[in-house]
Amino acid sequence: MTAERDPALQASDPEIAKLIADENRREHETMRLIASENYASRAVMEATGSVLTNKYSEGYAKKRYYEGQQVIDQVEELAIARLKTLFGAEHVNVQPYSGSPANLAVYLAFCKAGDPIMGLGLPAGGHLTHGWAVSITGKYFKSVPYGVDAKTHRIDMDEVRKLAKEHKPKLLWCGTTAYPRTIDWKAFREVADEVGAVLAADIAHISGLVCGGAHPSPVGIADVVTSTTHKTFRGPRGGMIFCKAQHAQAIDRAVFPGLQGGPHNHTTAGIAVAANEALQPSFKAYAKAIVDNARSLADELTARGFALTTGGTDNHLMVIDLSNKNVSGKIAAQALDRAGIVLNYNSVPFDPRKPFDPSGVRLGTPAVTSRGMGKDEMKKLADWMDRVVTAPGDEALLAKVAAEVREVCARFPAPGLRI
Ligand code: DSN
Repeated sequence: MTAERDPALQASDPEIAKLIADENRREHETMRLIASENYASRAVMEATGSVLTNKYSEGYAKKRYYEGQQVIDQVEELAIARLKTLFGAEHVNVQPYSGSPANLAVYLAFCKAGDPIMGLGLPAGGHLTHGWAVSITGKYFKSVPYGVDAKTHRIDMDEVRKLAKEHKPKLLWCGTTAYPRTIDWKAFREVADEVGAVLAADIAHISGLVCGGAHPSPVGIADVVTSTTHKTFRGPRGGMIFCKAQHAQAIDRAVFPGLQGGPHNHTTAGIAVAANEALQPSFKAYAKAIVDNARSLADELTARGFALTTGGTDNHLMVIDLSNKNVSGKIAAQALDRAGIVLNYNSVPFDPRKPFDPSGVRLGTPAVTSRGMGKDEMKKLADWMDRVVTAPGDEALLAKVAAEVREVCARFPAPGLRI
């Protein structure tokens, strides 16, 4: 298939052409449940794979350090204008290379090395860049992680407030990578105001839900909001930062020249295309369908004895504690992968096991929803997962499930793939 459609690549580098074709097939034939992944549209990929990759443009529109920006300025301004409309933001920066650089820009804009900062701990569902010890954000700042309640597994705002009053963070992160519940942005705002902290919301996982109306928005509540662009937002791999006008200069300077050189203009164009797609009325229905599917899948899994942290989900993902199934997260994830169901092993709150071989798995519905799957397919997924997790070493069973998965996937062509 690649030979016909990418003749230059096929002629120049058949090895890479073949690997791309193989990945295309894998993405077509499997149930992709990694909560942070999706299918970008062909339009997004065409913009991203364009001549815009050839151009350097350090600086911002009309204030560049290189000439020849007649087109690039328009691309970046269009991306920003669309995102402002979509998220209701006062200021947008589309240059961060991805989510981690976007978050680092927030530190650089508001903190000095050694300042106290707070974020949700990694095992409780936070991101490395929210101050976890192995990240530069945990090494260069005095990080005080908050956790979740031992019984409910929900963020405990009383603990957040208590720690904030004790440690007076310069920066308070709210936002998650493995947390299945709605974030109460206003509750975080109150705590930030009580201690004089800058409030930063990381909506990398849920930015598509936020702009699609399926999760409340922190824009206008938090001082600054960061996101990747390739998860529920369904764009190319990249990053974006929204902030109040008063912080625009600090954020822009932190991204460039503080952390980065030239922006990836091809990515900026892909983000603009994704923003335009998200502005269409159908995107609201898509965002709602992601959450509906997650709820259906959570209910079906619960009915089969799976223990979901917090008891369910409000968003696009769920985390399953597999302790009661007598299988580790890693064994389960690897067996499921062989059966065509792709997710990641994940720590659960208060996990007694190590992160490299934890007790749980994380899964989400953005990608399968992009294929148009619904309630029936969520039920099938729960059935397959139950069969695989019960007998992760039964290779004949895994092969049978993989064949059933392929048969269902064939009926739901994914956006962007070549089939
Ligand atoms: N790797 C992303 C995720 O899977 O959530 C976060 O950076």
